[in-house]
Amino acid sequence: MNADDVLAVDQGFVVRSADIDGTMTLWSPGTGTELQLSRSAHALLSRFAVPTAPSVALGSLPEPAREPALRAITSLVEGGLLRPHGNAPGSGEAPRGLFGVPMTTLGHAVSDPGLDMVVVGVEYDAGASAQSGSKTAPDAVRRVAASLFAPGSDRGMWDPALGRRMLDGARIGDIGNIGDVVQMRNGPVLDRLAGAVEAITGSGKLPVVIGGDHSITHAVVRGLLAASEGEIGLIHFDAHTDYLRPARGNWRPSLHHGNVMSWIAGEERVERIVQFGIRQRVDDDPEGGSKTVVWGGRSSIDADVDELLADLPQHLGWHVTIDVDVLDPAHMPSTGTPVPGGFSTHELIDLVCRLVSRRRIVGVDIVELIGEGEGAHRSALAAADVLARTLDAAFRPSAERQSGTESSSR
Ligand SMILES: [Mn+2]
Repeated sequence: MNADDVLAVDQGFVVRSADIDGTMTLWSPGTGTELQLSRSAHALLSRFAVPTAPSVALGSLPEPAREPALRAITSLVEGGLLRPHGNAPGSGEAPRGLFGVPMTTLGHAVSDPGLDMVVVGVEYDAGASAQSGSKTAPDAVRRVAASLFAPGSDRGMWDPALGRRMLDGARIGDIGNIGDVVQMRNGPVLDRLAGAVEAITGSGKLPVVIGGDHSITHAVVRGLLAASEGEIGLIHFDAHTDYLRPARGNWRPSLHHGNVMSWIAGEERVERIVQFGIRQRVDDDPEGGSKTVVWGGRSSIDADVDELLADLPQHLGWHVTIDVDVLDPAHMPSTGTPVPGGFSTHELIDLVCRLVSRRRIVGVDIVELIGEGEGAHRSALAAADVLARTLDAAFRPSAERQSGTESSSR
């Protein structure tokens, strides 16, 4: 191992037992490997929650501590808890990011003037209530999304309907996944995600986040707000309002994927949340609230686009959050809380493109895909296609994004 090789935390382990002194026994259901992890080794490991090189991760340590820490990292690599960035275990393939773009690191991505968009995966599903598994989504989407791009090129397939290539001219970097070997609900992973989004937005690039369960959108919004001073709105596609129980006080003990929008609505500089595709509400949903507009079921498909755009004030920067359960289970079987009667993939793409291409987009996330199990492959394909077309509609070269000018060509 070279101190400059980028490493990431392997997600294939579960905690078998934990002692009061912080020692944990980890077990990999995939390989049968069992490992002891001391408290200090875990602290060291968590420095790689955002993929990074040992030379960077240890940069803040005093000089005498670096050599032993580097030896400890080597043993974490040997134990399989750290692996080369971008390589799925045993894949043996060259690291590839979303759509086959090169893998990079957060530090390189934010300082690279050649990038317009930066992709972050979030291996986190501790905020899910019913079925876990969305932490496997980022790599599932990456695996299938390469087929949307012309082989060996950084440009999307030619779309006969658009009369041009998808994402033509967009320069995309992928920093891999944020995750921890031990999932802690509302813990450090969400803070690292907020920090990454803040850094990406602060460098004038569009953050593109692949969840994870929907609770991660709270961290994304925190990052967006930290990076700028203006007000934002959310364009929210979902079967559910995600307003379960009004949110009060501290989000740490309480945030989950079913109440994430009530926490986001509590942010002062979130001015508007416009929800599309909603098919289930609970009694304590706020009646729209002053900030929230609900387009139920298929109403937004039947509505005139100008009517929809009237709910999206033009002065706001808009974050697009797509819960894949907005799609009908026939199109999206692999999600935790499916609800019949949703949009087809085509209807969703059509609606997303009509709205997103007409507004200034400051962030995009897609959440709640379960990347493994029955129906996962075609679900991941649908999610990847929706994501690619959302980004295509949102794309402005970063120079334009920074100066705030509207693109005239799209
Ligand atoms: Mn949701």
